[in-house]
Amino acid sequence: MLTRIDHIGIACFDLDRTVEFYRATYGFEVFHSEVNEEQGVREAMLKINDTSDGGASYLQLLEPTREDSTVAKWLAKNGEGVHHIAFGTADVDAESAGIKEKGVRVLYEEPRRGSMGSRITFLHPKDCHGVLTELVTSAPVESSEH
Ligand code: MC0
Repeated sequence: MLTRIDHIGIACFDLDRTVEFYRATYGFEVFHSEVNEEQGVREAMLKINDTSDGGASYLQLLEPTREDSTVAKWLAKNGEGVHHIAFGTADVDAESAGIKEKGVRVLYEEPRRGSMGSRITFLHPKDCHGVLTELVTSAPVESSEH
């Protein structure tokens, strides 16, 4: 079962400036930040609210760390904006297997490491009406390191 919007991923050219926009305009603060070398991103998670499944919803601001990353490629083509949506689930393995059976391409054979120690996979945007869609199972204890 998918039980929350875990995050909305927003691609940006300059993470620090974008974080400052969200702070100054809306009052959202950085809950967590990290570099994910595998995904080629530097990211900031801005917590919006807790959710009824015990998790939370975030905005995820993403700046590419290398030219060949998926986010750099997307920015070059589209400019800044919403890059993907992510649904939270207690069991990313079971969810992705079930969705694959429905004919949607799941991009990773095995879930990979996502933000804050989560396990993630992606669904192909061409099979999801143009929306790159991520599935997330949070780590049992969420880190709040900055
Ligand atoms: C590409 N396309 C998208 C899209 N990215 N459509 C909607 N939203 C996106 N974000 C479309 C392109 O416009 C193109 O359509 C077609 O998909 C093929 O794209 P491409 O530019 O030729 O690129 P590919 O095929 O090499 O790669 C696309 C693919 C890739 C979705 C497979 O971006 C991917 O593997 N993404 C998953 C990983 C990811 O995005 N990581 C960054 C976030 P046309 O019509 O022009 O053919 S990391 C993250 O979020 C982590 C840290 C976390 O949450 O914890």
